[in-house]
Amino acid sequence: MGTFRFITAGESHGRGLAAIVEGMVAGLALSEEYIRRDLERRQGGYGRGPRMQIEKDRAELLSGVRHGLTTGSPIAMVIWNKDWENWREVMSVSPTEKGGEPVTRLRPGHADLPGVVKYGLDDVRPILERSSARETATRVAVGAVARRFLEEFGIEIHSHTVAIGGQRAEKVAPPNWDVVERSAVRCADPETEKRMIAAIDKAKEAGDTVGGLFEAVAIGLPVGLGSHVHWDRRLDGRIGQAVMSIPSVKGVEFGAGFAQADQRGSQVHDVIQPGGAKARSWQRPTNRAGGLEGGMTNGQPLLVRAAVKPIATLARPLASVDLRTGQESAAHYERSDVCIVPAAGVIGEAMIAIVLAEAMLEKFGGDSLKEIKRSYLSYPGSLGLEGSR
Ligand code: EPS
Repeated sequence: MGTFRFITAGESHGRGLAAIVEGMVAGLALSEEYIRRDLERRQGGYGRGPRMQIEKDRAELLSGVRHGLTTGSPIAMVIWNKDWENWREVMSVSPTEKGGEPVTRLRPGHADLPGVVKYGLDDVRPILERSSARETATRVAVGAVARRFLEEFGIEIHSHTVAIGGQRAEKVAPPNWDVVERSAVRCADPETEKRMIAAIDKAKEAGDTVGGLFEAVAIGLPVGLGSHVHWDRRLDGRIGQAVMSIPSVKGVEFGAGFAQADQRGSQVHDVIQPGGAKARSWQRPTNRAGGLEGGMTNGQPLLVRAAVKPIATLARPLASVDLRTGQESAAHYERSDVCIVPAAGVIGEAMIAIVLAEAMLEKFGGDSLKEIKRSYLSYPGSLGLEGSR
């Protein structure tokens, strides 16, 4: 069981979403306002559906923070669903006279089919409600707590959209993060942005959806987070799991990633050069490893890329079956997004922040920010004393 952990609850159209965060140190400045910034970033992006017009996501802090500082107690948060007003009957906790009309037309690519079988249901609604990516709002709120903590150590996490609907940005390295934050699709290249928007418009006209790729970057990491000694301590494995768990993410790569499969070792590995004539000093002219070697951070920026499939809810539904009759029937459609790749990048940042915060707490320990900072500052790998970063 990790030192830093969280659990979430809530349905897409229920009363609200909740999260409890455990293991954050005492003495960290934290506010609802700070968390709101990331929640707003998640809601944005060209290609989002009508739901995002209804919601103004805001996390209310219920516990664990006093006079602007964390106390070390569990941090509880709630994000109320504004749309719940329109779903009171369908999502009522107590039985109602009308009940809710069951959803029985299974959406290919979503959790509907395995979910109804696994939970023994005649109605897709309970599966749909929890499998909705609305749940990622809580992850982003928790990720903001982790981000605030990492900031204390000079660690920053960003993301940008690399591709949407087959429109791929030429390598822009390093991206200008202000340009990314202002972009409608979180793309660093304005020319590709136009083509991405056109691809989203075209898919929308066709009642279809588009996916893509995002890249997340973490800078300012000390050397030695994670460990080579055990499979579940390898940081690439842990980040991989965290990012793969984002709905619609179908692949994760680090640094040069999948392209390495076709190359020779001499083309892949980042040489180690002298960093000055001092002992234990070096520099790395390239970062194809994406900041990780042997399951540990190596002091280089962490580079994580994720492939996002087109979302499964289609305005022009795919062929499917009605659970009630077993007869052919078009899949269920209420409303949906056309493209969520920009939002997925923000969620990716949150999941990476959570894993990094956990790894920092493991390595440097402590119950208060002061205590962990003392331990951090006494570690050579965190000061850039060893190597050159
Ligand atoms: C989402 C809210 C949902 C969808 C989307 C994510 O709202 P609704 O279902 O009310 O339209 O916009 O859900 C999915 C992508 C999905 O696969 O279920 C949100 O808050 O991000």
